[in-house]
Amino acid sequence: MRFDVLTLFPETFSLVMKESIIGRAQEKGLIEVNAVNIRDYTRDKHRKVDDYPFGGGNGMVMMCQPMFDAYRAVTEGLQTKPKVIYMSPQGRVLTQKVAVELSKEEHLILLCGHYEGIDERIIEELVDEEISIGDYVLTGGELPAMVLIDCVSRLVPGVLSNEGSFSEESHFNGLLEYPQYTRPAEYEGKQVPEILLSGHHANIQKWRSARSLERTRIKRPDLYENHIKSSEGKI
Ligand code: 4HQ
Repeated sequence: MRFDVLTLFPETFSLVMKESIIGRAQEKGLIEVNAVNIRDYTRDKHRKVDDYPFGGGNGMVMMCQPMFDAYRAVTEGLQTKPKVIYMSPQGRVLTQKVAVELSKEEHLILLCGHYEGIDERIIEELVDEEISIGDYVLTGGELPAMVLIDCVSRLVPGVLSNEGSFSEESHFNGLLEYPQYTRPAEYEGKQVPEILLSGHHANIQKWRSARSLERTRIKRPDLYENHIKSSEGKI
């Protein structure tokens, strides 16, 4: 899977993209992350990327021309049109379900805005979907793009060494994960639940399912409600 990120701060991506799992996935050729500097596509001597908003108001707006030209450069000669996503608090909120959907794409182009945002004509002409990483405001789309790349990449087959591991984790089945313990079995008087040391796999599974339901009900009643509603009639 390929990600082209159009950004004013391409260097910020190297930290996340060289990190262990994503870094290894890139070395293995399973994913490719290419950060493109929008400023390289400016045409004036000041390398200007933004301008005052028409109609007045605060801040600056990213201009059409550098973004359109950067987009044209990364899509030149492609047979199939990649899906173009604009990272924006106005978008569909990124959830595990959305990540699973995006992980089936061959090629994504992520647009990162800064300042007050980008000229609306970029959204109208180039963007297929706006995605938000949550209902809060950031200074730029770079962190959201990194979050999206991280959570989508780990779903690409071969990226995680232990594929079965995601069927157990929080949000996979709409529930939170059960508690985990490792050695020692007793730490400063605190014991690991007895059942986990029993070797009785069926009972361990039952215990884990019960803990998973219980903590979802307590910590995330919204997820618990959805789970109960969607499993009604299935049992
Ligand atoms: N942004 N999820 C880009 C966000 C955001 C979010 C703020 C993105 C400002 C220009 N992006 N602009 N939340 O807060 O994706």
